Amino acid sequence: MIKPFEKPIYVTRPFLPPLEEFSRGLEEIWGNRWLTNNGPILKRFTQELSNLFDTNNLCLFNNGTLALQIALQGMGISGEVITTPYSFVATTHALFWNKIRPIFVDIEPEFYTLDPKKVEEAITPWTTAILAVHVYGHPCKLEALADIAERHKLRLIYDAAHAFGVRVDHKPISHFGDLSMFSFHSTKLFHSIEGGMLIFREVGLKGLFDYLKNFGFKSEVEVVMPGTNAKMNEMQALMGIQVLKYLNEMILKRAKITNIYRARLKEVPGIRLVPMLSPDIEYNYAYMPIEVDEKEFGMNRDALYERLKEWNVHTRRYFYPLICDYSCYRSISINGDLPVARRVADHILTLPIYDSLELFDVDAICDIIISLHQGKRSKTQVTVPPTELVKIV
Ligand code: T4K
Repeated sequence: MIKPFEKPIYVTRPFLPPLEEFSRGLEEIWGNRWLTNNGPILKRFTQELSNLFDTNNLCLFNNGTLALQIALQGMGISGEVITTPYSFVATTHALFWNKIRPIFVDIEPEFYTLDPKKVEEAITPWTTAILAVHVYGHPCKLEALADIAERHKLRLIYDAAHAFGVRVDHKPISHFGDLSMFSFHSTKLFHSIEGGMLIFREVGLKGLFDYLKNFGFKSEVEVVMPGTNAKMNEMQALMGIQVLKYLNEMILKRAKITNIYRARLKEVPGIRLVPMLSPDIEYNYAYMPIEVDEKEFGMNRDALYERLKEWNVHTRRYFYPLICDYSCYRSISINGDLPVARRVADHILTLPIYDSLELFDVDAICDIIISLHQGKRSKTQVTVPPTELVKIV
């Protein structure tokens, strides 16, 4: 019997620790009767992350978006910030909430990160910072951006939402730039249900961020700035501590999944894979992006996205549309035509990747993609999955 996957295969699924482990943690929370506001589990989680990232200049938040907003506010960023249109919309929202004008410039075609040449061309007297994204966990051009920032006296801020666990030259990715923001959302490789983290160079920012995420309270009777509420709670911290124990295992499994996709799809006409990262980068395998070329593959990205749904495979078009093409940002300044970002956004598809995805299911997804290509090339409409490809889950 020919059948698509019985259960949906999503682009990602969150890792969940064994329920008994989480229950034991909940018992501790019940015992403490401390649910939020800098509780003991949050302090423990902060310490574990400080050890992992080898820094005390670290602050936790209830999500990555508020973390980034607070970072910009605390650092006093204003005027114009040069950033990428090729990201999740929250990157630009964080600027908007700080009344900063985003200046979108183009990305590089290989790893989809900001093109340093375009960044330099877009600098004006109002530019105060660069906000670059390690998109999919691919490190930006770190040296080139640092050099530009230094020469033009700009702050260099990284949206490292996708880059937890990435290391460059044996150093955590947060070692680079003035500040990095990590997202711990459930759809991320590492998560705390929701959550965010800032790691920064300037020691003095820690106190400021702590005020800003807690209404600006310095003491019970003193509010020193108009802060917001962006605190991580004890349940989030507990999940974070428990997921952290499995980080290496999760990365290893994702590496295996990536290897299968790469091996099976590399010779499929019209499928472009991201080139191999340089050996000094320890990657986290956060996403599995491919580009689809209509002429060679036989159907365009959107058709493949729809056809895969028929097989119960739910891919995503991260990141389409470009941020500058959302109605709320259309009137905002773009530097140049963004030809690379536009091409990538129109061709990109991110395939399912998560620790609990079975390797034989990854093979089956590849089989389906290959059969869809072959069906189109031979002008045979593939309307039902061929028998030999079926892997029922
Ligand atoms: N900067 C960048 C570069 C980012 O990518 C993000 C977030 C941020 C900043 C902001 O960080 P946070 O404030 O979120 O911490 C998701 C996430 O909500 C978002 O965190 C993430 N980037 C973005 C790339 O993806 P959606 O709307 O695509 O997620 P959703 O709900 O459609 O989930 C995708 C799939 O995951 C579902 O089809 C099924 C699966 N899923 C999802 C959830 C939430 C589960 O199986 N279980 C779950 O609990 O935005």
